[in-house]
Amino acid sequence: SSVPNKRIGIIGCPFSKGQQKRGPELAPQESLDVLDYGDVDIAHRKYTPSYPRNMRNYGQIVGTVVNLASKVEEILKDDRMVVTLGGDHSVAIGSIGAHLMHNKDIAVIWVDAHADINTSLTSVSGNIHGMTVAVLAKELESYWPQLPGMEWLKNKLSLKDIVYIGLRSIDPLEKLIMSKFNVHAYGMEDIDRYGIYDIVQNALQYVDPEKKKSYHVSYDIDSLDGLEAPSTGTRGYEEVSISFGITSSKLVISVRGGLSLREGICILEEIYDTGRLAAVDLVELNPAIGSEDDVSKTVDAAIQILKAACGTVRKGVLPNDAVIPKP
Ligand code: B3U
Ligand code: MN
Ligand code: MN
Repeated sequence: SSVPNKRIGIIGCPFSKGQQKRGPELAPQESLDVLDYGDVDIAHRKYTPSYPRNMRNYGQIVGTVVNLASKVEEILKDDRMVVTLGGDHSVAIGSIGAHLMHNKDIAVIWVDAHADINTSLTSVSGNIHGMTVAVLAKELESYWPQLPGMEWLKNKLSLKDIVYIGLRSIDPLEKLIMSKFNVHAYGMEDIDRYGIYDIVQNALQYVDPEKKKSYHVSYDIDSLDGLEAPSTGTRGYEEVSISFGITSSKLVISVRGGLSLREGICILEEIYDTGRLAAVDLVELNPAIGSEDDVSKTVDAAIQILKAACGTVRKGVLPNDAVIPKP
């Protein structure tokens, strides 16, 4: 099989306020060559005169993902694996869009508590980070009004080339879209049932049966359990009705029970092992949320995941072909 890329380019896309550590802590092996490409310019000006409805901050986001896309393309042309540090998940419009321009034959592994597949017509929040997959999807093109400033996205992503891992909070209309287009998705329940290792192998077999695609992992830190990664905006929310005697009210609660850090690491280890991991997004880490402890815990979790993406191994001394005797 192919040799994993030991050359890495990091790009920051700090959509929301805040700083993130990055750099030397990502060099797990001496043979690793990590180059920091700096931060993308965030577009503050209005990008288009006419905004589509129900898409918050559209102008700013379009301007920024265009800037990010050209940086990502540059890194791919330099033959480096791209690490994009968000920022919220809308940055993946730029990174995946650029990956698709560089190579039409990609497979996306979307690790997230959410499906991020709302269109502007189905989204309740109007938040574009919940629409990223839909913006990129070829099959959903006719479901959007004109998206000004997105014309550069010529090679769209087929929904056959994406697989989700870790879902635990999908909106009803997102579910409808997913079942209509037969989108392959593994939720937390599947992971409990089959175990993360088998799920990842299954996912890779599904999206890339011929073992030739260029992998793009879009990793939303909210896929991790809130105990592992507390500093993130939306850890998966659910509306519940509670009643006290004659009064009842609706309450929005955070959905517990996300991936363990070990499960998150395992996903990247297995994909790294294919030798075809070309790009990773690490998004939705929000240092403005939680205590100092929460932030360092979350940053550390992100670093562990990125290290796995760069080839750090946790193996013991067991040879790969070892047969473990069963009692
Ligand atoms: N599906 C909801 C919630 C959401 C999506 N992504 C995050 N939250 N982080 C929405 O707003 O589209
Ligand atoms: Mn997301
Ligand atoms: Mn999410």
